[in-house]
Amino acid sequence: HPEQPYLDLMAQVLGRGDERLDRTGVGTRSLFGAMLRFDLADGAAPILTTKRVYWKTAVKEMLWFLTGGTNIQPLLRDNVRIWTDWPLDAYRRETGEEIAQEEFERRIVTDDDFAARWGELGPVYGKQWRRWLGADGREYDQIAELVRTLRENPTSRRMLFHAWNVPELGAMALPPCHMVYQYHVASGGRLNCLLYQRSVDLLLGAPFNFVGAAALQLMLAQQAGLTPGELVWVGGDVHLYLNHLEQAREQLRRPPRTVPRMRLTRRPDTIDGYAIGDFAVEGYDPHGPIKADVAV
Ligand code: UFP
Repeated sequence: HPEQPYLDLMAQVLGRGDERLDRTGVGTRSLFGAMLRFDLADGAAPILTTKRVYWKTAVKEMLWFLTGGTNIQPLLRDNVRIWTDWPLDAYRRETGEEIAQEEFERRIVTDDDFAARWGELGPVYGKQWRRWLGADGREYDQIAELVRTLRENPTSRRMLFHAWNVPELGAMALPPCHMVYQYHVASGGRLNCLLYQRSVDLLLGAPFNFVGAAALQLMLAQQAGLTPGELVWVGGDVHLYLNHLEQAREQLRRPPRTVPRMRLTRRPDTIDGYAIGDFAVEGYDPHGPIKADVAV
């Protein structure tokens, strides 16, 4: 089953991960260096079946990255709450106000000035992907350049985009985790992707990152007249938080189910034309969700 290597990796981290303290203070078990391969041919989607993955949230996040945005307001308007923790933390720290998450989110959604002041994440993914600021003062659109190269020069070995903008790291709410995406066009016009993720919350983060990368691969393939090939995922520090161990054990007891399919229902004119309604997932019959707290 294509999900088995993920489960094996989880078992390895659980069984022989190096136990240590981490930035969040929660502590992790950690292994360094891992690779997973998902074949996306015929619409096969890397959406885990051993727990329910909210794939629409991951796709919406990817679409938000593509807009070049770095404010959580459009995400919250789309009911995506995965980025709230960082601005909320900053707000509580700087104002000393014990605001509830729901109230904070409501103010971001309804008050544009409040959103502009408190909803910014700094120059995170979207900024770097679409508007990397060069030393020459120009903004570089790495995604547009990638689409152009996929179409015009598909044997290129330089088809990649990168979010690890060293001078801007300090201004980001979170330095990029999924930081380099490289592409490769195989004979027959199959588009392969290699994603390098430096830091991996294996229980909560990775399942989302697989879906986001696959959604992007579908869009890029469609825009370049290619078909999706393999998604090769490489993880650096692959970890389970110590408050996720029981959830990981529970997930490992569950046998994987039929692989779901993901496809695009429409072909927009450009990479900027996609919306969540253009993604259809079929045959997704997962085990129940597994609840766990995000380490901030
Ligand atoms: N993390 C992911 N995937 C993501 C993302 C974050 O797994 O897409 F944005 C996790 C990895 C790590 C934490 O547990 O968030 C980031 O912390 P650090 O910057 O210290 O690696």
